[in-house]
Amino acid sequence: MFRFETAGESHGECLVATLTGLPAGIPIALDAIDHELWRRQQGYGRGGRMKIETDRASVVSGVRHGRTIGSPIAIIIANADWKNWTESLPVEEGDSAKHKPVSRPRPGHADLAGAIKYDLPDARYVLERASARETTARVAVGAVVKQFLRHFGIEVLSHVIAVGPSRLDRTVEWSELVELSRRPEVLLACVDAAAEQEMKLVVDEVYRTGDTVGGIFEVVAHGLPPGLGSHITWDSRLDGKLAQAIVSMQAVKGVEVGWAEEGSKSFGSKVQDTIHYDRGARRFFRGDNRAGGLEGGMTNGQDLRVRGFLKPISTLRRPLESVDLETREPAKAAYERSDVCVVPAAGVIGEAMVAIVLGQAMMEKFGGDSLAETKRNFDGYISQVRNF
Ligand code: EPS
Repeated sequence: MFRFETAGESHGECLVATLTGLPAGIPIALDAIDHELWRRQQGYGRGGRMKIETDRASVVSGVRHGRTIGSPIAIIIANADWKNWTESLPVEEGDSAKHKPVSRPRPGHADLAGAIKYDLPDARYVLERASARETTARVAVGAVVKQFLRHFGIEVLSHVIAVGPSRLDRTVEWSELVELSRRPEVLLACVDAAAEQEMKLVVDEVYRTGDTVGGIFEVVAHGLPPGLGSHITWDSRLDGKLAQAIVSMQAVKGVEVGWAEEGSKSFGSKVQDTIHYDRGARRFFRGDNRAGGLEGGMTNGQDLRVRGFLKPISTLRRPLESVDLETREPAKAAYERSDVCVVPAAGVIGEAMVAIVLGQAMMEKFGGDSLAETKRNFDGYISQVRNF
């Protein structure tokens, strides 16, 4: 039942999202959706497009009088840039002389594979949909799901761990992420000011050299109950669903749950999180959280920690070698205005994707057509867990 979908092209009229399967009765603050959209637009290294857009969500169905009503939620986000593209990307036939073909595919982008697959003469339509502009719709949906999760004490935030070779090498506490999320200005979304300045130098360098840079973001979900997801089948394991959600993001080439890379280089005795019991509080706790909050594909009640590895954006001011689709002659790849670093924005998109996966897992486990019903089911399970 719980599903979401997006539509829309980078320079088309708008982006569209639908979200189906949330219960009725969830209070929805529209400014909270717009705040997430604002967060996605921030970060040192963004390009000219972010100066054109001020993303705002227009909720056109599924929310009335400030609450969800159980029907599909539809959200539209207008592209301010559309006014500059009405003649080059018309819905009708239009004047072909006004089209803006992209005939020199960018290495690393969807351009070439997409043009071949869809049998298109150039990559224009491919990049229109492949563009990370689409993630605006994901973030709007994630912002709605976050408001649902909050009723169960679940919060999702992110931060930047690395920009290119510059990396923060320590565990970051939840309280630091809360503080970071309240900063009025987003530079590189790193909790450590000195590390953030180093990351900024890396971005300055790629600005200078006409290059781009990737990095690593971490999404943390706090306040989770144990038992979301399941070990019983390959496709009910939550780590698999999270991995798909994160790798589906533009420019993400890898995902890590907890200490994946470190763990692979270490030994069992150093990697597993020991189990302890607090008799006073009548609860189990762990010696550490290297598992990233997931064991056997289930949440274990610890913070969920998922990392996304971003390659550098493929649109380079100093373009790489490519081939002209028309002449088949060697040519420099196409260049259109672009970002040079998007790691903080990717963190915000990662939050949305994690929130959506968690929202789906919550609805799968607890069901309910009204928030009150879902809460009753949730509270019953939580008291079962307490009495285990
Ligand atoms: C983006 C909007 C796009 C790009 C970027 C993400 O706008 P434009 O193509 O008009 O500059 O800035 O997309 C890409 C990096 C890409 O390769 O397509 C956004 O809203 O995040």
